[in-house]
Amino acid sequence: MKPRNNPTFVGESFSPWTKKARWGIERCALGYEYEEYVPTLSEPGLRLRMRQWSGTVSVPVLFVGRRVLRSSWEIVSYANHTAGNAPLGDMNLIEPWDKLSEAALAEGRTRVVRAVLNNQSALEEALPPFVPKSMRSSLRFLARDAAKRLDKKYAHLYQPGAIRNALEVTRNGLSESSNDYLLGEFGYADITMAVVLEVIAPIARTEPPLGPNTERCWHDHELAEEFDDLIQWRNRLAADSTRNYSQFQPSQA
Ligand SMILES: N[C@@H](CCC(=O)N[C@@H](CS)C(=O)NCC(=O)O)C(=O)O
Repeated sequence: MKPRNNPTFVGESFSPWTKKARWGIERCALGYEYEEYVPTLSEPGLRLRMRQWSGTVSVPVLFVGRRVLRSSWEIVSYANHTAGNAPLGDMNLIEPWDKLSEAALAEGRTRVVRAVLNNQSALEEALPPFVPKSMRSSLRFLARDAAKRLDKKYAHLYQPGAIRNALEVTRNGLSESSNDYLLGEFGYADITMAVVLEVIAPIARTEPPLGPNTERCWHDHELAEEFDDLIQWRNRLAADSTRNYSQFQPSQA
């Protein structure tokens, strides 16, 4: 039987913000029930539960009793504090790393959304699963509208070059460290920077899985080649069963 009263984590399994927050709370051994958020369709229900009728909402969101934690940073800070022994490290030291990660992920999102907008097949894959195959091309405009809205909603966060900058700083940080961890011990600095690699060479399992055309929009082969050392670093973290998290593991289903 599922444990009752666990916090509810609402996220998008493909989103790097969801990945980093899940990795963080699993590292803190915080039990949670996961709910997948479907862009646009799930928004009214989420607003109702958050009691937020205006302004933008985004996921991940963690509901802990009546408390609502509204971003990956709030979620992992809560988990780190609740765990007692700060398994994620000192959040004050980690904050500058998370800022680099946030800027890089924002650039990644804009690049992916724009690639999807230019790819008819990826737009069809973005329609909800219940839309029959025969209707997908005529309903593509719905996916295009949703992608355009997403692009507009987050365009102010787009800084070209943010991914390269985050990866260069990570490379320097690792070269100055005496081991494989940015702050000397595995923690959220490593998690938040490793997840940046998900916007150029994703490996985390997403449920529902991305369609093949959408999956291609997430790859940036040039950056992946230039930062292959960091991809190997992320892969080492993902291969270590004491450091990884549920989206790096095969599906239980
Ligand atoms: N700074 C926020 C960013 C979260 C974010 O950008 N979420 C996006 C992921 S693509 C989202 O909710 N997109 C769906 C939407 O806006 O409807 C965090 O750390 O959680």
